[in-house]
Amino acid sequence: MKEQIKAAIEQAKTIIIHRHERPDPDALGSQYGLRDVLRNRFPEKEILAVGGVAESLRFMGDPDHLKEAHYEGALVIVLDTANKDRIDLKSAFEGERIVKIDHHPDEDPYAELQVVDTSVSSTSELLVHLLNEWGYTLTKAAALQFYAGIVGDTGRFQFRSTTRKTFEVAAQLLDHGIDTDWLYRNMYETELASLHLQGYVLQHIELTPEGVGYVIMTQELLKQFGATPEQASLLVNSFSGLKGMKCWALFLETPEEVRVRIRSKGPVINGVAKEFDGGGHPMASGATIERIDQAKDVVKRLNEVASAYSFE
Ligand SMILES: [Mn+2]
Repeated sequence: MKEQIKAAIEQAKTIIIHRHERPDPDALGSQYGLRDVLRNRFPEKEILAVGGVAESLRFMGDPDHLKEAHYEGALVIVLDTANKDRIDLKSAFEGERIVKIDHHPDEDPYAELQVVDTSVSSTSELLVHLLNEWGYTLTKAAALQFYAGIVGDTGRFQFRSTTRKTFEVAAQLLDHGIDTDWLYRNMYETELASLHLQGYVLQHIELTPEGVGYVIMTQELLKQFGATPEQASLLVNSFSGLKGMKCWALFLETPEEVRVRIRSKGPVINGVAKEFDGGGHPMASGATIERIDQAKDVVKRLNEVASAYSFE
């Protein structure tokens, strides 16, 4: 399959690269990195990267204009996107052939050709393995993009998905002389308002005797801090280090509903998420309740799941 994808790339005159909606550093890094490598290797081909922009990741670069993308006869490569529904821009299916390259479980094999490897940390890492195998030269700009993707998806090399191979790829990327100070500054500097909001979250964590942490954020509060529910939801990981906590939830009230972000360090919590109109991964899920006073029902169920679990 890998060789077939290489052949498809070499045959195509136009290659349009997509990735998932609301992109993270891995989605953008793999997309822009691959664009750069292919443009460098095939200057005669039209290579485009399309999709919406996340304002906070503007520093990584800009997408190409969709109106310049000519899908007729094009090869479309979709990166970092497990399901059809999550692809940013459904025009992806207007191409002649479609390729999927991803590291999420293959729930929806929507492409004609694919490489899906759940053993790698990120799509960026996977692409470096592939490009090495194909003998394609990395550029310095691409090395920076792939590094950003790996850093993002591994939480700066701390998640379990970080392997020896991840570090080997990181070493290869560092050899290009990329500026990691610049990268970390851009990725992790925070606005004063969001630090204040984070301060609120840290001040208001509740921890149950069963080991469930939670914070409730009302609409009024979000307004007071000038934060959107999307910005606030990123704070779900800000208290993950709390001692004695097995799993936790962040409740975010919006005009329509209350969104619940649930995370875990051990107990499987996606069952609870399902009970409350949600779902997700065993250790990271989302749910929805109608009113903020129902938060106690979610906490109650998390308490039950947490007390049945103990760390080895
Ligand atoms: Mn990823």
